Amino acid sequence: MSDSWDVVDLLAEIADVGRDPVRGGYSRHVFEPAELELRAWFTRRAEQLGLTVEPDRNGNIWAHWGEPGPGTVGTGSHLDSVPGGGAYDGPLGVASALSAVAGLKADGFVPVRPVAVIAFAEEEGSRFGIACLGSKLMTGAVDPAAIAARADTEGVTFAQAADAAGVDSAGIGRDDERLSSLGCFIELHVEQGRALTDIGAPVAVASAILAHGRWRLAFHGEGNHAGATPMADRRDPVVAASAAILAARDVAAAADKPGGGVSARATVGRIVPVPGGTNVIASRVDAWLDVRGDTDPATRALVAEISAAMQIAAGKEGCRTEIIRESYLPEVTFDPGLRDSLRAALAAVPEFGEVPVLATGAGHDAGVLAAELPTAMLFVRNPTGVSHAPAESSSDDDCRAGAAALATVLAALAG
Ligand code: HGY
Ligand code: MN
Ligand code: MN
Ligand code: MN
Repeated sequence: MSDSWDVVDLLAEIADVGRDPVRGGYSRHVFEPAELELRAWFTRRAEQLGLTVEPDRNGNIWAHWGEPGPGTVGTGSHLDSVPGGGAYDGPLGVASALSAVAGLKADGFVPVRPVAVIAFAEEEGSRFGIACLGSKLMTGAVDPAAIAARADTEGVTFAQAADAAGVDSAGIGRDDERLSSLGCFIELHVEQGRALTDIGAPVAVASAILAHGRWRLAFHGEGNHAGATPMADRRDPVVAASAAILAARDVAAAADKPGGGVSARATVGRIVPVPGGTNVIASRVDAWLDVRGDTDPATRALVAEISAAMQIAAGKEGCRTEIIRESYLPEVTFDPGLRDSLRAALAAVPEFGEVPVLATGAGHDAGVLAAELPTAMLFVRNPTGVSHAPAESSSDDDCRAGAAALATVLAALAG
């Protein structure tokens, strides 16, 4: 096992874990082999660093520096990915936390407050469909019984997958003990956007996260034969879904004005015709809608307008539409005091100076924890801004700058 704590070397160690030969990029989904391998890597490296590693009741992993106790300074992110995701979304935050702790230890820094490096489970929601599932279970934002029974596309429930991974599914749920132990939480994350590239700075702190939610859609039509059914006699739910998705795009595109400070985003990234035969007119189409907006009221209004437009568009194809909310988080405003203390600590380091403050359209575990305790985020420059895709990147120098910024911040908070 390498003894390098350079964040670039740490990421290189896991660069071949969970590569997706079909989609490109990485597919590392909770409790599946690739993600289990990353959990083992994280545990090995944290123990090598002298941290005490223990999984919590919800499948998140905590690596403690110092006796766990009140006022713990938490940091970390997630190890799982979207299907065909990039190498940085999640692992950069976990690797940077290990690198920052290693650097502080090497400098002889002794924390006054305990520090915990945390790897959260199922942040992307790629397997069980709810984002930030590990942190939402910990805060009680989701119902444990419903989550335990929730199945993936293979029909494996969260409970079965968790139990097979050694996490006792009977124990999932709000974790008051761990929540009360955290004095604050800082998540470092690759920027998902290109603001830092445009500004010309390596790191930023976060101000807010857009409100965002997921809705499950079902378009009901009439299954039939592709060759024997005249075009005029069809109620094709694939055509209905296509019209509805275009309608959703049109509503959001009309409202989304990044230059004018308005964010209104609608995405359908997953569509499943049922039964899915080439020579079959589908009877149903299942799809998943992701909508994001600046504020809770604006997003609710946006979703209402999108839903109406989708129902009308699908209705014109003779198909009925179901829209069921799967998850939703109002916008998050990060703790201004903590945000400003991060900026003050970084301002004292010539390499950083006055770091920019950015809002983000991406959700994060820090956004879930913000409801319970002071949280903050550090963003690391992503040259193209592309994320949730194999092209996601961050330069070695910027990764190292991010880890150094995190070490500076942890020293200020835990010192
Ligand atoms: O979907 C998101 O914004 C996050 O990457 N889970
Ligand atoms: Mn992500
Ligand atoms: Mn992420
Ligand atoms: Mn036939």
